Amino acid sequence: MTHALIVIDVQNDFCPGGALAVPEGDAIIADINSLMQRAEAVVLTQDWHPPGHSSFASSHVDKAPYSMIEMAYGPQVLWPDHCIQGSNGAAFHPDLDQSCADIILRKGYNPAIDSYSAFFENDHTTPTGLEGYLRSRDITRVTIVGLALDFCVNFSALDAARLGFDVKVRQDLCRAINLEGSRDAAVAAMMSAGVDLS
Ligand code: VGL
Ligand code: ZN
Repeated sequence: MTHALIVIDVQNDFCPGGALAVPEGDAIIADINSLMQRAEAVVLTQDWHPPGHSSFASSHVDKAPYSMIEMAYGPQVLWPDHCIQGSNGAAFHPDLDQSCADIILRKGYNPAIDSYSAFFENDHTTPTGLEGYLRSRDITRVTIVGLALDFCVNFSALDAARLGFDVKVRQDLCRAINLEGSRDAAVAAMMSAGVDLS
């Protein structure tokens, strides 16, 4: 066992009709399902915030969704309320074949820290446990797909590369939010980190 497929946040709130809808977020699901069926190991991640999470604009006075604030750990985009624990928006999209998952990793449950990456919270130091899970299964190579390319996929890929995993991101199986050029910036960052974007 050396390779894992990591499927990031294919949840209702990130698909058309959801609270933080990514354009065409649901268009990648059928091909992700086929890829999961052929994968050696499959990790699904789920964005999983408590009500009143600090990444929600509604948790701050006079802040609009998609504006920025400075948190103790650095700049943070403020989002519409999304992926609230146990809600329908936080559920996986009904078309995603969850039966292939070896493990479902939830992130973003710490009220004070957002967690884009599947490996670390946004302070870049609090681990989620995924590194240990992969290493204990002797996994050295990961392919990352899902939502959103410029946030959770990007941060997961950068952390995986920094941790020494061989990382591939299938851009055709991702979709971006694209806030002020965030898509191009993410692609450039992943390229310079040595992520295979072919
Ligand atoms: C995500 C913004 C906020 C993502 C999660 O899955 O990319 N983006 N929470
Ligand atoms: Zn979130």
